[in-house]
Amino acid sequence: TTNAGGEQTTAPAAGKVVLGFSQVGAESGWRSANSDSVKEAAATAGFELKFSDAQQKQENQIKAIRSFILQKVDAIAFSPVVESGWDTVLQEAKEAGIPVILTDRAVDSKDTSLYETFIGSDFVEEGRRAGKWLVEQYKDAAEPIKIVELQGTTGSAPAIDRKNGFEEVIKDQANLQIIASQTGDFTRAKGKEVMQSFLQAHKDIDVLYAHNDDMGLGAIQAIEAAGLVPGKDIIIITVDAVKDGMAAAAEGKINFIVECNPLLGPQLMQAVNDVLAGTEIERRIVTEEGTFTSEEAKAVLADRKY
Ligand code: GYE
Repeated sequence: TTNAGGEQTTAPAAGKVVLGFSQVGAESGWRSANSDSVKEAAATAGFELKFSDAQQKQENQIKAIRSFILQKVDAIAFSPVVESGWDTVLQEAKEAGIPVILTDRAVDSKDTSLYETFIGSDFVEEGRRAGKWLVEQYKDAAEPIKIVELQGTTGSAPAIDRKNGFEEVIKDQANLQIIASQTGDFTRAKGKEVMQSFLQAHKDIDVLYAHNDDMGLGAIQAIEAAGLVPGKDIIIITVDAVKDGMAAAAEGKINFIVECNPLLGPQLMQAVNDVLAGTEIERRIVTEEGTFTSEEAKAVLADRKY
């Protein structure tokens, strides 16, 4: 059922833990897998989940968190769309005595007592992994290698960190040049649109680095429409490793994918249980993940769950 606030709710039962979860949106395959994971894990844990979709708008997340506070939920978890601007609402939760857990994305609040823990990936490391593979590919190249970059949502932790990690690794290789970098908001539609404009402005793009699979998949459509072969004429690196991305990698259209694991639900429910039980938890819980070349993607694709 959906209540007046647009939240999906399950019927309250006496004694159940009530968890308010404010999700970023439904912008990507990663996000859908993440939402499913949270819903399934909450059901398995026996929690009542109030799930609210912010449609990639911070103001909607702030509203959702305030509504959870008014409803006196037991705990609040959220994936902050951008890093900045959370102190006031997190302070309100703290004053109401409701513990907050960050999942997937970080906030830049100086006061770390505003939340219990942050569960998610190391996005800087993901950017480094993308950069290291590229450096290795072009280690013998003397000519300039022209890179275009599709950034994630402006101001979001994964967009900031994946850019920084990548730049940190490629900066010593003078011939690896980022010639254009723009946001595609983590969506296929925007990835396609921005890639179209990159292709119009630059005739000789060698490499695309997209901060997620979906933008990469949109860009592939634009590349093919321009009569070029993705994975050959333009080398493509993405992040996430969701099923559609892995399928494109298995076909050779994406050359390298850095994994970002969306299945955070079980760890989140564990953390909620621990916090409510007063058990000490780690302030930072880092997700384990790897990378896939085209060949490696082919080998695991059939068993890929998301
Ligand atoms: O990579 C992207 C999604 O925050 C890690 O958000 C997440 C990112 C993910 O839209 O596909």
